Amino acid sequence: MSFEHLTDGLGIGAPAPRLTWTLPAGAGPQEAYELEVTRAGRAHRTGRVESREQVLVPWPGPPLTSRERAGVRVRVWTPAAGAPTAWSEPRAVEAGLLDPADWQAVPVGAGWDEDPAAQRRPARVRKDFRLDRPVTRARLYVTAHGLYEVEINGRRVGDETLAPGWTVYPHRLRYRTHDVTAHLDRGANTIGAWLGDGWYRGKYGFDGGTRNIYGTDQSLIAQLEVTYDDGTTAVVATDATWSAAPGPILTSGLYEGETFDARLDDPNWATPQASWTGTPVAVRDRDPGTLVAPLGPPVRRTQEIAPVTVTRTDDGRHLLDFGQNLVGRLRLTVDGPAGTTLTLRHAEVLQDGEPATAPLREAYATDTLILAGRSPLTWEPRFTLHGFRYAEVTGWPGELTADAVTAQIYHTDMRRTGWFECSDPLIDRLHENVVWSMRGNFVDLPTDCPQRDERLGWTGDIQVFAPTASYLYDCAGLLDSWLTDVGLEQLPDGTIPWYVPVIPGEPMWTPIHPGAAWGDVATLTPWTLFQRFGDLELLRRHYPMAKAWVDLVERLAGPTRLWDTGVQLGDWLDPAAPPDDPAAGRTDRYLVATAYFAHSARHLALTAAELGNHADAARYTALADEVADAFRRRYVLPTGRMTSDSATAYAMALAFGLLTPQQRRPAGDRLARLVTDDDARIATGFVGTPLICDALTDTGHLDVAYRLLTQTACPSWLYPVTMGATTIWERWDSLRPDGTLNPGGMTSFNHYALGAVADWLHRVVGGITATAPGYRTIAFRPRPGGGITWARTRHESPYGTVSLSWELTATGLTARITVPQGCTATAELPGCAPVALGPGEHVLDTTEIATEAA
Ligand code: RAM
Repeated sequence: MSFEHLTDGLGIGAPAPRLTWTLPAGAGPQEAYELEVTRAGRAHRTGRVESREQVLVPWPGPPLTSRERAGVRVRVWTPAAGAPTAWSEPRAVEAGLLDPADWQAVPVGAGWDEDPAAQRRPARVRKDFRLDRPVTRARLYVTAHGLYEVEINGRRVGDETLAPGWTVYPHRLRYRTHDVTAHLDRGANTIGAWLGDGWYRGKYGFDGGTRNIYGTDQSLIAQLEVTYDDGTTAVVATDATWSAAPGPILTSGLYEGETFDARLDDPNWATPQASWTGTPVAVRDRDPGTLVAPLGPPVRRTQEIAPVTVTRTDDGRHLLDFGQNLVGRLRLTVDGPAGTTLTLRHAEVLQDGEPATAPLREAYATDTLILAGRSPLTWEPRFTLHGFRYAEVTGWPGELTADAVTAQIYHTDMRRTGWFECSDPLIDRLHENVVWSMRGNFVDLPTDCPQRDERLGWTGDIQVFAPTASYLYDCAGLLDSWLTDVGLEQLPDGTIPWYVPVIPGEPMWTPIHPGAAWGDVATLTPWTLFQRFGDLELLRRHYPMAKAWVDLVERLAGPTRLWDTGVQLGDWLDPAAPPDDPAAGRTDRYLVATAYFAHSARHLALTAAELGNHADAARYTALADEVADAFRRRYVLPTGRMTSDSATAYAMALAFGLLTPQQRRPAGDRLARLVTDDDARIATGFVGTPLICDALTDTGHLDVAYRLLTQTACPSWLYPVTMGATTIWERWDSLRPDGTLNPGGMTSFNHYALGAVADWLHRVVGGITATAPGYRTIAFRPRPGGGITWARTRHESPYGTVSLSWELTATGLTARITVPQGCTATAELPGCAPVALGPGEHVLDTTEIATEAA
């Protein structure tokens, strides 16, 4: 049982959380269910509800009130068994603070923040309090201006990092709810918090960034609510009675890294016994109506890895190679004389054996630790992250051994839901690289890259990657939350910013212009999430944003229905574009813009139809048809060639369904010809890359799609793999064949966009396609090729496990298929007529199935 898109129901913000459950294997189809909700010790049952629904089922009964806890369980009836199943294990759901009036806490921080000349040394805030009776329940509702880590009586609260993450803070600041019952003692207690700059007032953005984007303060907002054993309650909330003092963190920044002076640290500072001298806090403002509960999981450490090699340089530095480009930070255990200073630098690649920091631009990504000389210290920075495979440690006392330092890997702790492997190890490594790039860039919001002075929520990147992402991880909550911010940042005329949250006044990308492929995140990404997670409400919530976007483009295009004006990035990073002008690819930017206009109008019509809005469905269907017609007249020549005779032009026209049936075949043939004439080197950028394999597959050129996939020469998907890549690169040649860095000003080694091909791996090589929202119906449609002899893919859908593993045999193909309870499927195996499948395990052999023609 899960609640909305959360597996942990504590502190939920939806008063009537929708419920999802999966059925045990072999249970048979659900024909009815019964829910039991226990509130204040009293169980309420729905009685038998005739329904096959088991995903995002409406909350039964009155909405939860603030802080209310309920236990929920379900049982179902299947046709085979007359009696219902046993009740599921009860799961707890507990509302957060649902009413702004619930908040007594106000933001408190250091008074010296107001002095612009003062150093920006992060503060800690602290409060002593007494609890005179036994406590039966305690909750901490907490957030901050900046980043925070809370301790109670010296014990850390929660295990998340970079909380509260990044949202459009003036409108939405997320708080978390923690059960802190076990942290409290009878008698004297102390609560304290570390504060960091983070996104609120830290320095980030292009060219080293801007400071104080949302405010100048670092402040904690915390409300500890205690229930005693006699039922009475007490509240300890941030207010003027707290005190602040500088902590041992001297400087802290997301890009800059952190400097920590262990000589200034007392590990017991947040205990009643500590000697603490603080000054009264400054109290700031925050509209409690902007405090919202999270829609997805927090950022956590998900893995720790040891260096593969440690090398000592002639001048006494240590160079660490973790064997994997990753996002996180170093954790080290070190002993040395007081005042010893260690400097940690981070880089994704080496050049001439040295960390190459040029691609980081002005993200210094340097941590500094000053030892206290007391005893071995285990330390890791708190309020920063770096993208790196290599680290350089300067100043280590003595010999650094591989067990003294680990890399701690952080990202939003989403549930992994998708796997793929096949007989070709290079393709497997490509897929692994996609997974790693998703991990590194799903750090609270979907970012372009995790390492340089950027790390922004670029709309185009996630627009193309969302289908892949939603297979690999349960990212519905994270993306729903981020799309809410996209809606908040949408300009009144419907313009979708290039990246969200927006950095106001940032010189490179403001004033904000509407751009195709990037702005289309408004229509296409909610649709993708609906298809993959089956959440109609999500589609409904983002509909106004989607509609305002299409209406804007309609106005910009005018009566010609051609969007041929304004700033367009076109097929960004077409390998033919010069390193310093990534928008100057082979494909006419306005062709790209009009194709996306048609595609978005079509998806808006589909969305309207799903929502039962027939008038809009008709209006936008007509619009989509007119735009497609205008597109053909303007961009398809009478010969069948396109005005841009480029792979992306044909791939878009085909994959977006913009051509007449007569035009499709020659377009597919021309696309295949372009690819083969270029020896199947890739010739597409952000726009064409996610589409080209489907366009080839759907026009009878599967073999050419496989040639593209399996090419290893530059540029290609596998070229970086042959160069040792462990993540997806931003550019096809971020590292050039001669081993040197691409000289372009943006050269990331961890950018998921070009990894969008993994969606084709899952659907076409692996063979799993959702044909109804949430995988309620599934097509198993593997299309072997490229010398691959077997492939396995698995997805944990909302209904449960979907899997397909196939292998070639002497006579055909054997497929092992799992269909979850509640779903139906067809197997469409090569050369065979479709076979209808119900829930359960199936083994199919193509030699035993009637042929396609039969
Ligand atoms: C770069 C980003 C991103 C892309 C934009 C247009 O700065 O890294 O990938 O979407 O440019």
